[in-house]
Amino acid sequence: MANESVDDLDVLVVGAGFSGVYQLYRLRDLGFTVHLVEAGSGLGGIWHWNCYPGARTDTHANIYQFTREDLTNGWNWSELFPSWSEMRAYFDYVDEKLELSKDISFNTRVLAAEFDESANKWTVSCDDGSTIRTSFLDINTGFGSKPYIPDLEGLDSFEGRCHHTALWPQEGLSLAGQRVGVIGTGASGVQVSQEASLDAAHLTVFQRTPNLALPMQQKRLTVEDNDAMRAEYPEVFPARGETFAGFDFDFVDKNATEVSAEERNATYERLWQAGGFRFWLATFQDTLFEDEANRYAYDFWRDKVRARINDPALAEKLAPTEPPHPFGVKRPSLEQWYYDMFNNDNVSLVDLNGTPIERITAKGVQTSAGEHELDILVLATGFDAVTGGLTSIDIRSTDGKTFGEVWADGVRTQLGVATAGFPNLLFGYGPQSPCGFCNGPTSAEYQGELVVQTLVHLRDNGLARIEATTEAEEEWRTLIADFWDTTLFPRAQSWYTGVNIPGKHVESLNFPLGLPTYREKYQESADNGYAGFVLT
Ligand code: N01
Repeated sequence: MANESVDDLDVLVVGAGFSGVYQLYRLRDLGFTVHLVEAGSGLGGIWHWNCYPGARTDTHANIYQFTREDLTNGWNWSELFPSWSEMRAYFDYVDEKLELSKDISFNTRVLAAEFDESANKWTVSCDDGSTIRTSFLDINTGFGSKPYIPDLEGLDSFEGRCHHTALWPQEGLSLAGQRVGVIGTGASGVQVSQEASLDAAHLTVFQRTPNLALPMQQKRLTVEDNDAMRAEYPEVFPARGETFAGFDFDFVDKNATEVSAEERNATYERLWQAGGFRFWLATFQDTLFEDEANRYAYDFWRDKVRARINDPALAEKLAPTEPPHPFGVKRPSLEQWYYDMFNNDNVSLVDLNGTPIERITAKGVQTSAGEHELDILVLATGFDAVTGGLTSIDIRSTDGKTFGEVWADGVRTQLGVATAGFPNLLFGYGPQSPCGFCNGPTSAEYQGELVVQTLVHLRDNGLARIEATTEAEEEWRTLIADFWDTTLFPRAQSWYTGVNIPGKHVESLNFPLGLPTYREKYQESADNGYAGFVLT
């Protein structure tokens, strides 16, 4: 469709990650005229862009996929936590099975969109010069499509290779034999650092806040393992919609403060050995709410991690005696040999709190303690998360304002799918939805299906327009803010609140009451004729 102008779409989907792909095949199957536009050259969303060494899922494979039987029957996973390249192969497989590419314009970025009130249609402009007219705009740009590069003095002067993890060269870049520096210790920093530690001449990790990372407990999977997983899908898949974060496990119905020390530690040990996010999301229900409960979890984590680090001074930096913030309220990463690698001679840690970065030089990173010479500088510095995908497109409200302008003093949405002033525009895996607190593929299907059913309702009732009301937005916002304040989340500085981006309004960007409550609220609105929206 490149450079052609299209006039008659029912729905234009933006973004070919899990959410966008779900929208495409569901809407197409339901008879909508639908097309998808994707900035990258392939499917996969974050798995297209994040191809840095070591990138892999931190959700176990059985629930990190589409649940259609025609897809699960023909695909075997090779690892419990698949790598980015396996995720890409999976998306190729999905493409082949569902014949998606014929309805996708790749290498095409949506630049702008304007709503024509007289026709109730969006006119969408793309960077290849094409324009698309569509009744509905269905944006699925994900939570991490706008990389954040901090304003580090001298960054342009660096003479080596410098890449943000989410803008990694598609042709690959080997870290072997190189002097590698990694700024940032979030999930991306942990993963790329682990990989670099294997064969870089030297790896320097620049840490501002230690990551309270959890053991992945990675496994290779055989065909028999896959068959065993498949046998459980009929139970596992529907169970995801009933858990807080869309996983196949959930918080236990007990408080850490109310059980014996033996029971508490035995539970922690079991979750630790089982691996993945269980120590975070299958633990005592008071962990993310009560200081005392949280501190039990932190102390267990700290002692486990410190036992793996030989140098006590280094151990204090990576797993401090006192928590840098409550456990689990800043996204923990999954790790395999992250802590052990600091025992190797080719790995060093720079604590940016003690010795901050002064500037980037031609040769490397200059901190207050000296210069670290590097061949490759990796910026694992995160994203303008959750809202960045929407605010970076020049979409105009009926008053001529952008999302950035409308949300300057805080995000406003009804049910995390629509904003007043932007009729016929629905977004998935976006602001004030479970998003960052929900397994991506689970959200793609559960929240995605609610969006699909909304579009079906409009079509079946001959309705041409849907728009959120400002009253409903205010209620949604208050629900989120009030709940947020009962948790320990506000006590960490993280992308969960937007505080990582200079000037961004600080608030809960995600819906923090869990997927089941989200589904209930959405259904309640639908059952009441889409209360909180004006349909015409
Ligand atoms: O980004 P982040 P990420 N000077 O924002 C540091 C998902 N994900 O790309 O913590 C020095 O978490 C910053 O320091 P601090 C996952 O949901 C999943 O790693 O602000 N440092 C922090 O350490 C994840 O949560 C996978 O003190 C600076 C880091 O950069 C989300 O994406 C893999 C700095 C940014 O961490 C984001 O993860 C990767 C500066 N000026 C990502 N500015 C999977 O495993 C920032 N930092 C599936």
